[in-house]
Amino acid sequence: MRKLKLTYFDFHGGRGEPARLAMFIGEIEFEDRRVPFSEWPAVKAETLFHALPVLKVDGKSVTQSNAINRYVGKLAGLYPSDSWQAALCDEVMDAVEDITHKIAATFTIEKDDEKRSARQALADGPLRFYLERLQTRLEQTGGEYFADNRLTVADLKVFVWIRHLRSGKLDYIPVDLSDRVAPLLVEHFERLNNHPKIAAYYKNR
Ligand SMILES: N[C@@H](CCC(=O)N[C@@H](CS)C(=O)NCC(=O)O)C(=O)O
Repeated sequence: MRKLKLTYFDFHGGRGEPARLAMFIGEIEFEDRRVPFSEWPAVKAETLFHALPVLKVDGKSVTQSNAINRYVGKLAGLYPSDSWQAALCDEVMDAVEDITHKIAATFTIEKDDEKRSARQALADGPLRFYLERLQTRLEQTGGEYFADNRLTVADLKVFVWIRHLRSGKLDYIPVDLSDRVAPLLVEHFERLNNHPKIAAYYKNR
């Protein structure tokens, strides 16, 4: 049996969370290494691209969250085998990655007034745009799942993103932005949140 170890930061979200969820749902045993931010500088030096997540499989490592999502998605039965459905699944994960980069760029803004205007511009521009377009894609794929008419890692990636947007943890991003702009994505979020395995995952966390 493969020995899996996922290294990511110690919080319930971000780029490492969809893989954690996928492995939990698929009952794939893995070591969940959570790096405290205080230890990040030392850990960073060991990583290929100076970033997390990193997945180790039998001692060999692979980086890039969506590559990891695809790999664990296949192990967990949460990645399409049909090439077209797999492309739809990848499209959505890469779109979330694109908007995540834009959000991440505002984390390092130190001055509060600059952060406020950057975040407001983000909310009115790219965030609204990605919410609308992902909602359109979800409508086109039947309204319930992003690919393969079933739960895949694409759904988990969007779920984690919407969870973050609605958490109130992003200063100056209205918590109800996704509810106003993309109600179908919020319905999708609620459906996943009530998925027995996902509900069980967060119950004691
Ligand atoms: N494209 C990479 C981006 C990885 C990335 O930027 N990870 C962030 C955390 S979500 C990170 O390690 N940040 C710490 C740093 O840049 O020092 C992926 O999808 O995994």
